[in-house]
Amino acid sequence: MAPTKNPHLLAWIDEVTKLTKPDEVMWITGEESQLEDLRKEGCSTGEMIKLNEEKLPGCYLHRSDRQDVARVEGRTFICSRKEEDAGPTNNWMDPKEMYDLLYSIADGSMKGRTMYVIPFSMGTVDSPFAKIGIEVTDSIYVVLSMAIMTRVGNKVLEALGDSPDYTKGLHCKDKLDPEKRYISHFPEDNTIISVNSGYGGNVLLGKKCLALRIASHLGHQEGWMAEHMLILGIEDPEGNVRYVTGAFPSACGKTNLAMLIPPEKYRKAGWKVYCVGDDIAWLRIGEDGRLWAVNPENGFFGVAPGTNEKSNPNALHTCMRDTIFTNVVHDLDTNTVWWEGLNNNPPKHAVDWKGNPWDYRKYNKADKSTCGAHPNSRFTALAKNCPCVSPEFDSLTGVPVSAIIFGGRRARTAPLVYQSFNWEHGTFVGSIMASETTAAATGAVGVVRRDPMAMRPFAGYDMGDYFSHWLNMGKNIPNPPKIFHVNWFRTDDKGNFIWPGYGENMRVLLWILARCDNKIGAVRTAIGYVPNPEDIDITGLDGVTEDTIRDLVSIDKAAWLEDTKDISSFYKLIGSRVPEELRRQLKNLKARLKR
Ligand code: GTP
Ligand code: SPV
Ligand code: MN
Repeated sequence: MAPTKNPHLLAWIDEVTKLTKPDEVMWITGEESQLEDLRKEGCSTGEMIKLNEEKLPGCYLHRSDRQDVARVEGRTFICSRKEEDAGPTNNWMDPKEMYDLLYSIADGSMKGRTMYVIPFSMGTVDSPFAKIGIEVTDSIYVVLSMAIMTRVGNKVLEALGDSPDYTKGLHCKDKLDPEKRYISHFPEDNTIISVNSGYGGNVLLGKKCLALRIASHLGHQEGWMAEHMLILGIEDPEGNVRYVTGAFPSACGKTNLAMLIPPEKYRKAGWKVYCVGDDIAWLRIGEDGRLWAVNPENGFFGVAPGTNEKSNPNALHTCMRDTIFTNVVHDLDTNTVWWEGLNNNPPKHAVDWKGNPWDYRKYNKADKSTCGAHPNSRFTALAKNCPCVSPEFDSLTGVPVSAIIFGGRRARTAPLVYQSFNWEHGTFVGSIMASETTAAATGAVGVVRRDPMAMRPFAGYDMGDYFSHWLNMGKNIPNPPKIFHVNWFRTDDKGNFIWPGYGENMRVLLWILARCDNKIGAVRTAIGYVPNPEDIDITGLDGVTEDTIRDLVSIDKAAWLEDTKDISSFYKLIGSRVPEELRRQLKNLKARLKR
């Protein structure tokens, strides 16, 4: 029986049941015993594999369909009533047409299956900023993943009461047919429908679909922001904690930065770093006139390859228990998991992400097809298991933000770090962000594309209107965060990363905080303020000299001028809704570069 009397919800569940025609309907209560039963069932059907309970307690391995391993931007739609409200960076279809198409796919698609109803909350239940969603799905993997990534169950229904104010999410695996895969959003109806996929960002509807695409639309209307940002706290030796957020595109280092471990020198001096969030931030103006951030998620859906004891020990420890691994290598000797970059000790007797026997001797770093783990293989782990999780993680009101950091993956042009002149210019800096594409979405990898504020795949409305929203927010924040841009990925002539990155990024964060406190000077350049090379602390860094820093923060004006051409065409693509202020910013940038 349904554990709610909410008439709106009951009517909708009734409608969906009649459409999808499952054999059974199960409401997810959030109780451990129910989840445990589902884990057992998932293992009995082969959907999941229980891993070594001693080495990886509570951990499971899942393999998605091999044609279904990443977000599918080409099949993701914003079905606003008017096409122009989705804007040129989103796919659009008329809502009525899309509903007809999706209902025809969903019709009877759960015959012989169980339909699970997952009440979930994005944000701490009872936080004034939380948003409630109901995801209906025929996938046990989705249920168990949602139970990690969000707060689920009866407590959410209690918080919802009889209100109609929730996001409707329908997910049908159907036949996992890539040709009939649609990830569709209906912002005006607060509704999401996802069909023919079983992979992460396409099906965990609280994440990208609700907490970014639908939420960005709501934030635009209600005066707040939903951003693709990590949130981290930095505690100084005196015990003051300051928070920064960072917007980097998919697989460009948010999880790594959010869980950073300061280099030994700083640890010894008493510096600490806390993770509040690794992927999504909801930002609001607080009563104190500052910008406040909450992380609406409850866990991490993190990139596995490259995660190791050196690059991100906190992430590694987080996924040593209660974790679902997707598309990694299965080590049959120990019944544990492995991925490229975990260690130099690949398993000898193993199965790859496709489910085939995997011969580690054939593994060749340069040839992705020989990888045992998919490049976008991931771990789904509880935030509370993270050794550096912030004490403010469950805070109802979030944390105050001192700095916003944009960042991309650029082999050239973008310097290690620079600061914008002010909020308007900072918005411009975010709007011209560019980054090399990664395996997080299907399609070519390593191609530079414009990805404003790391939100190109996630803004649920017109990109020009989104820029205007940023400008308007700035006008309404009495004490706004300072805005910066970083690039950990500059390479030398041989293609090696110049900056050591990872934990050493702390050195750049300290420059950022010092700038927020007006403690140090900087060099004013055409693109913004860059550090005086001696202001980035390099003590104890092997192979990095003051000259390295000078090189890393140097601005190649010719390359930037060349880049402005691409920015102009990108603005042209977005069209007439690009705010006048940003057009002026671009004109001024060109003028400064020509000087
Ligand atoms: P999504 O979860 O897809 O939104 O991505 P994310 O931004 O959280 O990405 P994540 O932190 O998982 O970054 C993954 C990739 O970036 C891996 O290949 C890492 O090795 C690489 N990476 C992260 N930080 C650094 C760094 O400081 N330097 C270098 N060179 N690589 C880094
Ligand atoms: C991303 O691609 O930015 C992710 C992973 O965080 S997914 O949830 O699959 O979108
Ligand atoms: Mn992401």
